[in-house]
Amino acid sequence: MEKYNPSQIEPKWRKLWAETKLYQTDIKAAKNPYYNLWMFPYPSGARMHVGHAYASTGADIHGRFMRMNGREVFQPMGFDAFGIHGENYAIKVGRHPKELMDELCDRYRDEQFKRMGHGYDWSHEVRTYDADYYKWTQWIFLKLYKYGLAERKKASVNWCPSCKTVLADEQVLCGSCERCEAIVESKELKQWFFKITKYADHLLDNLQVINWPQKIKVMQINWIGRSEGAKINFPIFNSQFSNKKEFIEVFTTRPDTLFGATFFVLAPESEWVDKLTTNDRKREVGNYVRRAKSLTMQQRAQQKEKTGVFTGSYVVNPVSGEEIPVYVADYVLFEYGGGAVMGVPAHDQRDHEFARSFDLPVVEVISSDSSVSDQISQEVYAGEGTLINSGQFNGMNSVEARKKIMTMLEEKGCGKEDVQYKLRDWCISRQRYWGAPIPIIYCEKCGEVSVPEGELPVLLPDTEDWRPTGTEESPLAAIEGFVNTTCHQCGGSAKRETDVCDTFLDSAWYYYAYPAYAGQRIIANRERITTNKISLPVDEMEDYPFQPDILKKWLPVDMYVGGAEHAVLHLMYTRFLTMAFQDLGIIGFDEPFERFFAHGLITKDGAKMSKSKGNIVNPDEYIEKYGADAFRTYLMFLGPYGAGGDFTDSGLNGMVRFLRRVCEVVCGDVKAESLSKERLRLMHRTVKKVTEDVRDFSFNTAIAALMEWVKKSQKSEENRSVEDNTFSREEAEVMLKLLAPFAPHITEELWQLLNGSDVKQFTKHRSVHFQDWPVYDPAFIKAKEVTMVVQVNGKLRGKVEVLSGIDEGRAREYALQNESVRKFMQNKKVKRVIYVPDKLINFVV
Ligand code: ANZ
Ligand code: ZN
Repeated sequence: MEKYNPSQIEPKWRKLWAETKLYQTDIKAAKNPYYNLWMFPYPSGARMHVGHAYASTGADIHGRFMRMNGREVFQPMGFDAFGIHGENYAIKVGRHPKELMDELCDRYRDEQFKRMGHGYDWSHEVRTYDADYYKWTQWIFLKLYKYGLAERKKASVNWCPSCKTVLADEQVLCGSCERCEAIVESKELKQWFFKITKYADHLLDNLQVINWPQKIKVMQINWIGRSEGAKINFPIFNSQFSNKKEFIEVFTTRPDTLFGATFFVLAPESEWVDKLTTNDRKREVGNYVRRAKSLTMQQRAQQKEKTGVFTGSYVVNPVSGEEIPVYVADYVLFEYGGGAVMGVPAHDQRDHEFARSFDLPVVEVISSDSSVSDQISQEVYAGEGTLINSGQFNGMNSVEARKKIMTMLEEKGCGKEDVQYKLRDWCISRQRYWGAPIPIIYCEKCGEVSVPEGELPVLLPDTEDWRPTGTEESPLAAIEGFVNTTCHQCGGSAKRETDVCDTFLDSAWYYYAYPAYAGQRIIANRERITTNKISLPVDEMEDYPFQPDILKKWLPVDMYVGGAEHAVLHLMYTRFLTMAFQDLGIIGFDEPFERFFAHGLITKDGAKMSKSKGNIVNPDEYIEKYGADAFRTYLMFLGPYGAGGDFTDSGLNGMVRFLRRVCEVVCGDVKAESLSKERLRLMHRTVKKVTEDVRDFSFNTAIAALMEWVKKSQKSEENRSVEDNTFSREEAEVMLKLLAPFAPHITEELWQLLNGSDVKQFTKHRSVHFQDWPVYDPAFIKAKEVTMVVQVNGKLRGKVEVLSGIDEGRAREYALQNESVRKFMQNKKVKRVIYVPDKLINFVV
């Protein structure tokens, strides 16, 4: 090859790959399927971003590696283009979201992703805003609704004043909106919820069987927040209640500290507050509650001092019999464990702070068993120990006491074991335009009625007034033609639900759609804004996403690659839906992704990329200037794929030089038939290293090993003839295969040159990307060097250093490399060879 010229080579190969459908997978015929999935992107800017390039390249390398390892890889792509992120961008640029998303998805795909030289199969592309896609999103809603897993209820929900919609708990980060960072308020609204809480234990238990990064599992465990403990009843001691046996329940993880409960606290929102506040305290309590309700959870949590107010009432500690005062305080959360706590100031930090502010008694009931002195400096001992000040339980270990106290409470009928979860139900309704309408109607006579499956999709009406209204209603509420409908049950007049589904519902099931979808049909439908309804029985429909034979072959997904930031959002929702699908009989497994790999993030000159800093890396420019191969390889060389790395402009030149050098060594006069043992060893070691590294997503070290190989073979120039400076055919083939996943274009070009192939006859089988991944010979890896004696007709003629364990063929080659041996062998015919491994070779001539 004359010169490394990516701008010529790359488009040529992409065109040929497309023409030969190189990366299209035969879903039905595949025998050894491997579903390699990358988290589909959402277009939220004019062009794709280097983060997309980075993430999609790593996933592509994995897919190519698996393909060369004999798997039939399905690697689809699509866009998560329905929902708030796209709509926010549409608002910003003043375009209708439909028109904008069509344009952006096309651009991302055709001008950007495709130029990366990826091996994604675009023939199964899905876009979540296509009516043919969201009819199934709606169908899923209906399924869950029928099964009692979707429910409309009044609840205090997170309201983002800037996005003008509710958010799920998972979409609130430290009190701020996950998208726009505005401080989230809380509002009492009627909303649709999916009952993910029913799956709390299932979600937890299965974490033990899936091959996911530990950090993601820990995030999910914490988010689900399972706490084992007890519910304990505290009888109300108050003249008002004296003849009724009323009590309040609290949740505690430490029933063993019950004797130390010296006060009682209610959340400001608790219905008990009103009942328990004595007349003389009404004003003060009223003021406190009003103030507390005006604060966000974030603001409440940030207060330095614990605040609160006495209600005037008392409850009775069920074991000590003591009357303890009831307070209202905003450190108690209404939505957890019943919204009340028993205050144990000696052993709970928050209770301790509260007791200090209000001068309440502190009774120590657990004594630390260890005499470590640093515990003295701690005011609150939260560990296990021996019970004191606890009546008949004194002297007992706290773990044992926990059980004993529980048994006693249960016998007396004033307590029971209990488990609480931090996980809340998933709020899925949004008061926005750009989403799948929730397929429910409200009838004057029949009440809440679900839209029949055959009527799906409930099409999102086209309108110019699609911007958020700022009220608690979606813009759809203003479209009369949409809102007014007839009841499917009684034929009377009815109104449609006007909220749309959370975008996280769209993205919670797309991996089921990919294999079932045949892209051409979808694209045709997209053109005419499809109105095709579900008319056949669903499971006979061509695009029914849950066809049993396809599920059986392709799902669960073998490998999922994506960002760790989705740990408790997308990655929890997908698991939940999959479990629900199994319970609904739609599928036969309960985890969507067997393996998950979390890639890192790219920074620019050490800083997070952002528009305001003006340090955004635009992939197009780099591809234009250096070619996709160099860009891909450079991105993967930045650091461990799981950790991310820092992008610097200067690094790309080095990568171009490396690829150019590969061209030189591979395209030299590849004559050397017998390789020296050092070179063989280097090759096998490189194969081992690259194989293991690519398998483990350690792409940067794999690239480093390839560079090292090239460098070393060039260095040895002085000691050998000129021909030796280039790779032998064997080395060249191995190099191209190992490099193919990283730099797919140049390796394809060189592979064809090496094989003298005619481009016109290019087929899958001739592509380097469909070759078998090289295997290394373990003998070269572990081998130590030994001295082999070379004899000719039983006489010592030389000694050579060889690797231990080599076979006779190699041993002969090495022996014949020795000058003096060659002299004695000249013009002689070898009759017989006697080979004693690691010791001797004797040529009988
Ligand atoms: C008495 C006690 C003594 C507690 C002690 C802890 C230590 P997790 O692990 O988060 O489940 N609690 C219960 N409901 C609460 C609410 N609505 N708002 C704020 N705090 C609440 O913690 C459970 C513990 O948090 C419970 O156990 C309770 O305090 C408190 F030495 O009860 B504990
Ligand atoms: Zn009706």
